[in-house]
Amino acid sequence: ILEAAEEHRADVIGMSGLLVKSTVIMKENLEELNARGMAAGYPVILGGAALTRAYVEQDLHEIYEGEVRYARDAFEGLRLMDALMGVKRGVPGAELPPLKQRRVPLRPAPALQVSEPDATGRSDVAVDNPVPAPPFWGTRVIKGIGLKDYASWLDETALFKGQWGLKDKDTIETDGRPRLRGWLDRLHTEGMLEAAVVHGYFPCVSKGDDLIVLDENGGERTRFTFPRQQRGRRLCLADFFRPEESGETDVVGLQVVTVGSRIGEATAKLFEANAYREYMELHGLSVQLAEALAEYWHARVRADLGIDGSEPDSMDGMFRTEYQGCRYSLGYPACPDLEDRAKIADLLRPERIGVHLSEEFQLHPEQSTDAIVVHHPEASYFNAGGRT
Ligand code: B12
Repeated sequence: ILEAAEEHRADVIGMSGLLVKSTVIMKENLEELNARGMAAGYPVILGGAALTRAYVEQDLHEIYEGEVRYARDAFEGLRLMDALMGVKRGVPGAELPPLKQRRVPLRPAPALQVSEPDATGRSDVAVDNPVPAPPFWGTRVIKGIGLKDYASWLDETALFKGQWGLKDKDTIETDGRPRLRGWLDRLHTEGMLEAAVVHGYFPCVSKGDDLIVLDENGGERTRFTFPRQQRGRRLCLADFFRPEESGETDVVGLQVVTVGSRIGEATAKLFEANAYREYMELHGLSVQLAEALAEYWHARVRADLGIDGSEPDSMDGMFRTEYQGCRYSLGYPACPDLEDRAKIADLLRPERIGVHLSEEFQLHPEQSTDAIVVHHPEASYFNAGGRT
């Protein structure tokens, strides 16, 4: 980044953090700018899903010797650029907007109602729910899944509003929908998608905060450790599986899905050609299709397990997860450790569908996602480990 900034004589450096880990790297980058004495020359604008205004405007602002600001979206980024350039060029009256996040004095935490944990510290999640029988044990690879099978699982609100930035209903109807139809046709006729899944069912038990995956002889094959809520129900992902001391065995589903690598090549070409609108649309659509494929496959797994008796009758209900069971992706609050993705990769061997885990625990191609599939009727998303 620094070499490019020097070479192109950049006025400002911008960095985007999508993963929690990238926030740590941003901090290191700022320290590097300090150490090289470059902080005064380079104001920094930071954004992205993993960052908060407080982290940038308090923690990072404190350590960086130059200007560092947070941009909630691209528009705030542009306003900051205008202000920074005004100051740099000495435009009369130009100044940076004040920091929005003021340091607030710490107040004592309000008294919390802490539910009494039982002797083992486990939550009250039921342990007498029926354990479904999987259609097979071990893993299966499925390739060549047609777009029409999972396109109906596309979360259009996430696509139009989150990815394409269309804010109002009219624009979505007059502009968004026709463009979406156009893209879906193109994806289909040009064969840009190569949807594939590797999934499996594994015998398992829980022990405290751990989920233990068993081998065919009932021995330990691998173990996941999940955070437990410190208050309230004291939920932990492990609680959704039969405890070891019950003497019974449970079943856990695992899956990795991808829409393939061809789509990444297509988006890269658009980017190279400066076709930004098309790039943004196709990239946004491709990542939402990866999510749609994961949803579609999760529904198939529920059917396979015979727990699909209470499925919601609308897609909105599906997106609100009003069905039995839950699909947890590593990195989300109930199972935050991205390092655990290596265990899933070990069990499922996703290289069989062309998916590889990088040293930074990212799946390549980018449009891929993994998950732990839980059948327990009480399983739903929750926060643990103090993260939001
Ligand atoms: C869509 C999505 C996906 C898609 C696509 C991801 C991608 N590569 O684009 C898919 C389904 C593939 C996916 C997968 C995963 N995801 Co995901 N995903 C999201 C989600 C829901 C939206 C991200 C997004 O595309 N937003 C739309 C874009 C346009 O917005 P944006 O990135 O925020 O950028 C805007 C602003 O922030 C700002 N901005 C951003 N950067 C900058 C920089 C500057 C300088 C400026 C001025 C502005 C600016 O401007 C942009 C436009 O307004 C987020 C949660 C969320 N609500 O943000 C999780 C999230 C990013 N994912 C997360 C996780 C954990 C994963 C997985 C690891 C899950 C898994 N185990 O499979 C995988 C990783 C995939 C891989 N290849 O390894 C976590 C990351 C947290 C962490 N632990 O690090 C998040 C934050 C969800 C969460 N709440 O925990 N994911």
